[in-house]
Amino acid sequence: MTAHDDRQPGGAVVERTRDKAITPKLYRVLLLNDDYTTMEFVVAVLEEVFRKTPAEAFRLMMQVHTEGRAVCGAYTYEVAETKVDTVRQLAARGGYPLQATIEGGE
Ligand code: TYC
Repeated sequence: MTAHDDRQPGGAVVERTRDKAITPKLYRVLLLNDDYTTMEFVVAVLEEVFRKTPAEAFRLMMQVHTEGRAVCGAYTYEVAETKVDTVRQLAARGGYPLQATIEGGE
């Protein structure tokens, strides 16, 4: 890590900066399987909320269906929370018990 030399022509140092990259922690958002939410609804959620292509959305939906859960994406905490909240609202509006959860941040 190098401190930049911010000396002015007159010799005064006005400011020091560092080349330190800030890496935000990422939080995984998972969808959970249940017996009642339709496959079509889950595919639509994956396309609209998680911006997946139709093929990737179908693949992920099937992974949740067969394995019980799958990671749908990794985001900063605020974005992850908003995704979970949006899934809850859409599920409630559709009358489905679909659930999403957050893990990680380490
Ligand atoms: N298991 C559901 C069914 O058979 C489909 C499903 C997939 C539900 C993924 C939730 O996150 C889920 N209709």
